[in-house]
Amino acid sequence: MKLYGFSRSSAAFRVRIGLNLKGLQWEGININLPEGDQFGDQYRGINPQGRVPTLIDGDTVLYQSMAILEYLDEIQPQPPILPSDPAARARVRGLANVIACDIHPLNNLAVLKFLSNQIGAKKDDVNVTWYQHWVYEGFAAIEAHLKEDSVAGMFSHGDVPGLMDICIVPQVFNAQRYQCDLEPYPLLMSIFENCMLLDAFDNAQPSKQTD
Ligand SMILES: N[C@@H](CCC(=O)N[C@@H](CS)C(=O)NCC(=O)O)C(=O)O
Repeated sequence: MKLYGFSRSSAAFRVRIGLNLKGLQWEGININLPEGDQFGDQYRGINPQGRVPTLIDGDTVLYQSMAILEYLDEIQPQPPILPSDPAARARVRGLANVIACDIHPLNNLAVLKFLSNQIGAKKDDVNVTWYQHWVYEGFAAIEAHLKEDSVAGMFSHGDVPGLMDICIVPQVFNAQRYQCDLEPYPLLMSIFENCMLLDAFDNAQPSKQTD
């Protein structure tokens, strides 16, 4: 498999973790986002949206990290990243979507650049007020769920890492990069730390990528 991604892209980071957890062989292809590689004709020919990740599996071209992760879980069911019980699956998907739908899209590079360049927002308003607000709001909701739900264990759903944990780790890396105060989220941070003890997560982190 080939993964078009970028070291600091949290959506690509999710897929790197998924591939590693599943023990799949993959080759990374770097799309340098700050330099605008995603907008070049060559990459747009592969992914018209001009975003990473894109996963190539033979003749199959896949977009959107959450869809890619579910694809990986279907073609390589062991170890599962979603529980088998429908209600439990919905819980994990719901928690994961707090990050994938309600934090990450508001804070991704295209949005931050639009706020600065098109709306004229000041750097601190974008990188501190805006960025941190969405992290704090989403993380507070996740922390409340983790506190209430007896199913949270070493990871967000029991003692096996899954889809929610795959979303937590890259989002925490980003939050740290934007100097968010993560002390109010001890349960979320303990899950982050447990994940980072695993090679699948550790080897997927930005500093361990070739770019
Ligand atoms: N919902 C998409 C988000 C993809 C996305 O926004 N990727 C970012 C990097 S994390 C990107 O490629 N940004 C390019 C840009 O903002 O120009 C997914 O989960 O794959």
